Amino acid sequence: ANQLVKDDSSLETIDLGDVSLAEGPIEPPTPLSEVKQEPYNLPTQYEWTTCDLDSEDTCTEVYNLLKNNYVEDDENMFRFNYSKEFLRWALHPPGYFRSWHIGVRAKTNKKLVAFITGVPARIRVRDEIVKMAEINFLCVHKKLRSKRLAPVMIKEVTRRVHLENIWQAAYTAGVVLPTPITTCQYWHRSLNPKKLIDVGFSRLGARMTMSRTIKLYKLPDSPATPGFRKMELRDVPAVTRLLRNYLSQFVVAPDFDENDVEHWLLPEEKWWTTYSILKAAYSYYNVSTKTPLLQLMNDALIVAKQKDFDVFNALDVMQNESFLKELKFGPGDGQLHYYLYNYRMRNALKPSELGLVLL
Ligand code: MYA
Ligand code: JJ1
Repeated sequence: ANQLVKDDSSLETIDLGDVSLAEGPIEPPTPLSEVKQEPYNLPTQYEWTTCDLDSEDTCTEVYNLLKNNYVEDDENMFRFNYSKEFLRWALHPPGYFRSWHIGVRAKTNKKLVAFITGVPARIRVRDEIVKMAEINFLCVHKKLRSKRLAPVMIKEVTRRVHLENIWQAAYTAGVVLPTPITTCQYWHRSLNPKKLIDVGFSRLGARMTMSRTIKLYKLPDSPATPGFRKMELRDVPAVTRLLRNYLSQFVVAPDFDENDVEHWLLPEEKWWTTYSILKAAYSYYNVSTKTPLLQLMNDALIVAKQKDFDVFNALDVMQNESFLKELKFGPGDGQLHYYLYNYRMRNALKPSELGLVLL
């Protein structure tokens, strides 16, 4: 089963999981001349804007909209707080389209009230490489919720993606929509347990004291693996080979070339200048050949701790289950559902069959 945007702008389930249907695109592309040339209509008080993240002022507006209105946990205790540098990096990968960074403004005061983005990606599904848009940062201001702005924004980003002759998309959400290709569990590894407990991110376990908890999560001061170091520009060709080879075992994974690896994997620390009260490091793509993955990930925890992160988050994708429990990660209260737009999978995947991590 999969989904498409219907004319009444809601996401529709297309087939009912008929396992006999072939895997692949559901609706064929239409000629570009048949793609609607004008933007969809918004309620009259609002207007479309294309957001130039290179503009400091626009970037600040997007940053503030997301800081105050983006994704929260189920008890509304925490909200993602992506820095401006992080947003610029996330939205400017090789070949990005500015027209896919879509805002909505109130006509009266020009205030930015909603946002949605796409970036281009090549995603491999089994042995097919499919050009897709990765859709992210869908956000409607808290005061404008439940007015069905989101479906219009989804239709508009779909139209603009179609204008670039791209007909598929990948996205993740914390909510269940039709129809996930897989559902992943968040896991968290405490690095600064006292702070996490103080702010309500985690709780003191049964029969645990604070000092026993601190001791439980203690890490060595420095990594164990000889030669463990930060990736540099000169490593891009080798990392690309290593990663492409590793990702080839998963059913759904990005098809990264050297340009993509330079953009997505080369470390960039400037956006760690964080305003948030919690610094969370995220597991991205982990590949090990000689070094045991467990040891490599423990070294990653050590470095995250050295760099003053409070928690290290991971999903149960790829081979992550092989280290989560042993390295004292615990399951979080959140799940992440993965979706493809206009692409039918013949069955749902196990998280371990998924080789894709979105921001
Ligand atoms: S996931 C992150 C989403 N953002 C947040 O959770 C931030 C906080 N929440 C909000 O800002 C609002 O609540 C949002 C909804 C904006 C989420 N994905 O306007 P409404 C459906 C898709 O009255 P609001 C991310 O960024 C809902 O089922 N649909 O509601 C990936 C209902 O539809 P239906 C969602 O609460 C986004 C309709 O919206 C989501 O004011 C991928 C109600 O609209 C959601 N996360 O606004 C988007 N949440 O009646 C799809 C609710 O049908 C991309 N809804 O049940 C599809 C591919 C497009 C490109 C295709 C290219 C070929
Ligand atoms: O971060 C998350 N949960 C935390 C905080 C819970 C606060 C109360 N609701 C959590 N903490 C427990 C940590 C503990 C540490 C010691 C070991 C045991 C565990 O569980 C959750 C993920 O678990 N995050 C969210 O709910 C945020 C939304 C997730 C969906 C994201 C959608 C993104 C879409 C982008 O495209």
